[in-house]
Formats: sequence, C-alpha cells, structure tokens
Amino acid sequence: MSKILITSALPYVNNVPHLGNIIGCVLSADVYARYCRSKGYECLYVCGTDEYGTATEIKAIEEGLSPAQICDKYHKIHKEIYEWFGISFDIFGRTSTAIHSEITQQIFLSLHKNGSIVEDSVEQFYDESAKLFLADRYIEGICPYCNYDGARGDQCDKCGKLLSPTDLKNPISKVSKTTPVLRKTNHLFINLPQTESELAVWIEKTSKEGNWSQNTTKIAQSWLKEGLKKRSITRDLKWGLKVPLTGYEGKVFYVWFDAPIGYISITANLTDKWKDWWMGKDVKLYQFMGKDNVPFHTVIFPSTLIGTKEPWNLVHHISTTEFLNYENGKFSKS
Ligand code: B3M
Ligand code: ZN
Repeated sequence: MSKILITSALPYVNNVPHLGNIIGCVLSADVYARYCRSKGYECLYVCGTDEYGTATEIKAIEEGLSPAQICDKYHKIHKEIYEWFGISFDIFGRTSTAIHSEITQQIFLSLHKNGSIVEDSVEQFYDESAKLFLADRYIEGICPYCNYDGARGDQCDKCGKLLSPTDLKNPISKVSKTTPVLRKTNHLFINLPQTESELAVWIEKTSKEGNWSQNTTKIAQSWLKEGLKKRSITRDLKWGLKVPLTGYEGKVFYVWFDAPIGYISITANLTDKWKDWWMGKDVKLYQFMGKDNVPFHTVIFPSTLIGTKEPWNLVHHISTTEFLNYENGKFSKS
C-alpha cells in the first residue's frame, strides 16, 4: 500500500494567517490527513512558514526589527493559530533552518552540474529613494491585458495573468510610492526549456493518474502551450539563502526557488527518514494550495526536481481552491 505524503502551501511568515489560508489549503488537507490516518494508511502531513524574501525584509523595516526577529515573532503566531484550530500537522516547521539551506544548496548544485543553470544580465526596477531593487510584487501599475490599475509586478489579481514588472504601465514602487528606474544586474536562471519535454510527458500522465481537476490541468497545459522560458532564481536581497557560486556572494535565492524545497526540509527536520518520503518508492504526494500557486507546483517545482536527475517524488494529486470571495471581491488579508 502507498504511503501518503500531504502538504499545505507554506504561508508567508510576514502576516497573521487569515481565513483564506485556512480555507485555501489547510482545512481540506487536514480532513484528508485525518481520513488517511483513520484508514490506517501510513501518512505524513507537513506545513510551515515561508520565511525568506522581500516581504519579510520590508516588514522588518516597518516594525523596527531584524528579519530573523520578524520570522520568530510571526512563526509563533502562525503556529499558535493553527494549534487553536486543532490542525493535525505532523510538523509545522519553517524555512529558515540549517537543513533547509543545505538541501536547497544541494539541489541548486545538482542543477548547476547538469547544466540546468544559466547566467544572464537583466534590467530590473530599482527604488532610488529606498535604495533597493524591488521584488516584482512591490511594484504596482496598470495591467497591460485588462487595464486594472492595481496590478502587481508578478501578477494581475483581476485577470489572473502572470506578469513581469516591465509589462506594467505606470509602474510605481509600493515601498516609497516613487517611480522606480531600470538598472542592470546579473542573475541565475533555471533552464526550464531543457526539461520541458520530460515535464510534458509527466504532466500528461500524472494529471490523469492523480485525477487533477480540469482547472489545474488547464493551468499546467497553458504553460506548456506558451512554451517554457528560463526563469530567474536569484535576487539582489539580503534576507535569503546564500547562492553557493562565485560572483553571487551578494545575492540570494528567489523565495519561490527555495520555498517548495521547504516541504522537503521541513520533513527532514521532523525525521531522519525524510528520504524515504521524498525519494522512496510507493509514496503518493498530495499537495493542497490556492489556485494562484498551481503553476509553481505543476510546472516550476517539478521541473526543478526533474532537472536534478535525482529520484525525487513529484506531486501525485493537486487539490486547489478558488480565491475566497467576500462581497464580490477577493477576501484580503487587510
Ligand atoms: N508562500 C505563497 C502563498 O502563501 C507562498 C506559498 C509557498 S508554497 C511552497 O500563497
Ligand atoms: Zn489584468
């Protein structure tokens, strides 16, 4: 009989969990974990806080604390709230652990060894008054597709299209409310086209075997249809994981590169047998998330693991929810 590995998307640490987090990927996963245990299946349910990246840095500035202090403070709040709800995680961990850095760097080095990492220089928005390169979602402007004027540099919440900051009309820095300027900087990219055909075969097979919803399969297929492009995995930030490559000393991994590896490292913080769960045979991985996280779990993270050429277990079933709506709008954290 298969072992069942269950994950809920790792909530960003920099805010207090809201109803959307609970409904979106925790309640359903918890019910499924309880079901599996009641049937006597060997099952493991992991979650934890996603702690790196600009969001944490900016929260730290706002609260006059260090990023590490922010993580400690909010990790505790998250943990207590989920305990209050009686969520049956086997572990509620975090991404700022030594094991997490080790596994992330190892995965990066495997990709690098296999020629799946390429280097390129890019122009990126820089906030001259705050003196920092702006993460995509700290830039706001008008969506080129639907003209919504609160679109973020990574995504438009109105029409759902993924964006690049330079797609936005009238970009404004959310940090200082000034107009950012473009500056050149070097970054590392994961070469998604290299593993695209292998990924396509896997999506075709797993979406059927794992009974993916129509919506999930469509999202994954639409990425393949457009053709995968290389994606940057480094950022000019301080609060993140060090990149173990000469020339990249001042940079860190992009939070979406390390965050999904958090599922693995959180498991490793729970048990020495973590490889049985993540590489062993007869494990079925069930991942629960909000629908905006689907491309990362069906395309980008599986490509990352495929690119290592190591026998990682990829997702079997994806469970997603729509945004939680409230009076005709997206239910927001604020
Ligand atoms: N923290 C985004 C979110 O909370 C992100 C998920 C990571 S899952 C590896 O929606
Ligand atoms: Zn739009």
